[in-house]
Amino acid sequence: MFIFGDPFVGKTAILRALQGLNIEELFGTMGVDLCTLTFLVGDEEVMFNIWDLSGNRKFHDLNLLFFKKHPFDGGFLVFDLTSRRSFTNISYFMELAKKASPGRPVILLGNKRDLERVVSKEEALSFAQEHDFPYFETSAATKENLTEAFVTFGKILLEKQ
Ligand SMILES: Nc1nc2c(ncn2[C@@H]2O[C@H](COP(=O)(O)OP(=O)(O)O)[C@@H](O)[C@H]2O)c(=O)[nH]1
Ligand SMILES: [Mg+2]
Repeated sequence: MFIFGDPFVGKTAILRALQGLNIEELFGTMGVDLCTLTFLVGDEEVMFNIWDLSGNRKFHDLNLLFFKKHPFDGGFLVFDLTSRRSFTNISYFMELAKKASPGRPVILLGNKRDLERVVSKEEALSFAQEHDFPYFETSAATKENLTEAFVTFGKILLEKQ
């Protein structure tokens, strides 16, 4: 699966928080990182290989190439609830993901829920519903909804099998 979205929205922090690592002193992902996490989905242990892609437009061609080479099971599109721009830019990442993994499940995450938001829950939910994405508001700082998002994604994958 992929985790994708603007730089600084907290993609790497989400993965690090779930590994019990600290989320400070992150310097941005250059290119691509791979991370493996296991969750209990129902009574099955599901292992996720998560490609943490750089949201930097500089890497647009690399990301496209990468998407073409890897048959993704879908993934997370992440924006930052404190950044209007990161929410607007979700459309760009959505198009990329659609092209790369047509018909695959996507979950929308509004991250940094612990901070003061500028994107309302209503507008994020309305966008998510329009595109048929489940939506979670998360925080890498408090770990709110992180496990829930992965377990929901796992359930969708298992249902599809
Ligand atoms: N308060 C708060 N800070 C966060 C959260 N998620 C990420 N950050 C901070 O936001 C910055 C960017 O995070 P990072 O994971 O590198 O973003 P990425 O470019 O999407 O991988 C870092 O300084 C993180 O510590 C969150 O949920 N809450
Ligand atoms: Mg990163």
